[in-house]
Amino acid sequence: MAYENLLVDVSERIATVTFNRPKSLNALNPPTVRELGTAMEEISSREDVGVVLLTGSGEKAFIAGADISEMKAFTTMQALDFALLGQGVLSFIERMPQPVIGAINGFALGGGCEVAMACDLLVASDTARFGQPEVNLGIIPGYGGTQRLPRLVGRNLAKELVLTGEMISAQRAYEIGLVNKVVPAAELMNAAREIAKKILSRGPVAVRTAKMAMNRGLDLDLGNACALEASLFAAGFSTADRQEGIAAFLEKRKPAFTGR
Ligand code: DAK
Repeated sequence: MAYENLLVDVSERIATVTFNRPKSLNALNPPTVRELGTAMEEISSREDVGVVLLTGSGEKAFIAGADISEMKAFTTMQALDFALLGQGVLSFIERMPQPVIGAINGFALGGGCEVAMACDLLVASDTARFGQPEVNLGIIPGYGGTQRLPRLVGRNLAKELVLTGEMISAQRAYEIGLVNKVVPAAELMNAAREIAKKILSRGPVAVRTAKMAMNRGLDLDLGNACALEASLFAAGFSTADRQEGIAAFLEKRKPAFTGR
């Protein structure tokens, strides 16, 4: 399917979704968020895709936030619709079966930082900058920034970012645990693909259920989260992947997983 504001490419079981509005630094307007939802839904049901990469076109930005020129005319109800639309898409990213890796190639601000935080892992170019600058515009984050950021980096660092609206470097984002890895800009996509390939070589059912256990478990108290883990752990014992993975280890060979 062709999109107006996204590029989607699938090769070697990796889907790459690129935000493609370079003139506005890939800012998010409602059509782009809707397209993201449609693209992710379509990808989620593809058996030939095991990992998704999200990145931005151009060298400057992943996503420079919500499209400020379009937000200008929002009514309260349109703002609510935009919030619910985006929050639904970001929850879907967290719940879709395939791991999603953000390859952050530049500014990830406001809604862009929020999209990044919904990914399972982040690799950033050394030129990337992160921030929640909404307070500069007299608004607050609307795509889960006030909730996911404290869960990721802790309450006080999150408050510093959200209340001052200041940007941080990729290196600082790494130091506070917001991103997994920082690489030179020219190596970004290869570094993200390397991680994707590593994940693709592991048991597909295990990867899928481990993502589910961690993302869903974070919304639960520890007792219920561990019960969820125990159920998914037990379910793993009914899979062909479990038989193959254990047999391959004992026979000292590489496993040939089927995702069954
Ligand atoms: N929206 C629209 N256009 C943008 C944009 C944005 N967010 N960011 C940049 N652009 C456009 C610029 O206007 C400029 O366009 P032209 O003048 O060339 O036509 C072009 O991109 C290049 O930008 P600059 O000339 O400014 O480039 P610089 O390198 O000088 O600066 C910058 C780059 C990223 C530091 C700067 O552009 C900047 O500060 N951009 C705005 C960052 C920002 O404040 N983003 C919005 C955060 S608020 C909601 C849900 C979520 C949200 C809101 C509501 N609801 C539920 C209702 C999310 C809100 C946000 O994301």
